[in-house]
Amino acid sequence: MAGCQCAQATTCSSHGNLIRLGVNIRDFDYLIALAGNPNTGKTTLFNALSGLRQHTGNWPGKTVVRSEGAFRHNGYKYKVVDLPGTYSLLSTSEDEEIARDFILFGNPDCVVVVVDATALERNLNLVLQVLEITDRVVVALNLMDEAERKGMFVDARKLAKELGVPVVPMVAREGKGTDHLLQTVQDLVTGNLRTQPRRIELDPHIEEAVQQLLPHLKNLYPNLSNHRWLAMRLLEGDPSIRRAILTDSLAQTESPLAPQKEEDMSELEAALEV
Ligand SMILES: Nc1nc2c(ncn2[C@@H]2O[C@H](COP(=O)(O)OP(=O)(O)O)[C@@H](O)[C@H]2O)c(=O)[nH]1
Ligand SMILES: [Mg+2]
Repeated sequence: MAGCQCAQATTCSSHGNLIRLGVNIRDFDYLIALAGNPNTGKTTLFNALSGLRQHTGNWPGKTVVRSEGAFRHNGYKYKVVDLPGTYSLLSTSEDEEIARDFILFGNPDCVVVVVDATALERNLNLVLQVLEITDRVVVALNLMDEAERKGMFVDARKLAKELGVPVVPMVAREGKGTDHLLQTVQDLVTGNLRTQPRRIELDPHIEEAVQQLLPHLKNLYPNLSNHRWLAMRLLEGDPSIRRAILTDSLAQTESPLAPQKEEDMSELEAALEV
């Protein structure tokens, strides 16, 4: 979003997506999303970052509460959105759909995935799913005090190397690691730091099918940055993504379907054997 300096909220489709997702698009340089399993300290971190500069309401069309905050760091204005806690982005619960749609269509400049250092195995499942969607990820390795108390040693450097994205050890409740996190986020959003997220290597047949879908998805949704993820979900038969494509609700997040795109839509439908 930060790259989108167009100031034309009515015509820019990235802006359109954010408005649809309920984000007040005025007055920020970078948009940060906080994702993570429940009880990992997302809200604690959210409060530490945004203090009293918070606004709560509902996610558009949902009964789930959403919190949005703002803060400044090194002269940049950040907006931060506290996503619902989820274990995955794949199933169809309302919380997971909200988190997934925000990461997918809200185009945040950085997704901070807050993880529980004492339960890495469970938490990394979500991290890997987020990494499939975006490479703009920083992992906040929280509850390091609990890990220590339990005699667990978590090697943040090694984890960062394995995941291909920065990992910042934190004790959010005590504000420990917050500065390091903010510096890392800033380096990422300003392009000083590049990530190389670990991604699943697909079976050659599936890869071929993905390659067939990609050009159509790119033509239909030129502003999305994660066509590959969409293609994989479609091939998997993910009902909510399939529904979104077929009922054209994704297209509404873009500019209206141009006539030349009808061909891509029918190719896509044919490929999916609808
Ligand atoms: N020991 C410890 N507790 C924490 C830390 N961060 C958050 N908590 C606590 O963990 C619980 C869940 O935190 P919360 O921010 O609500 O998690 P959320 O569900 O991810 O939003 C609260 O009781 C917090 O005070 C931390 O770094 N260390
Ligand atoms: Mg919370």
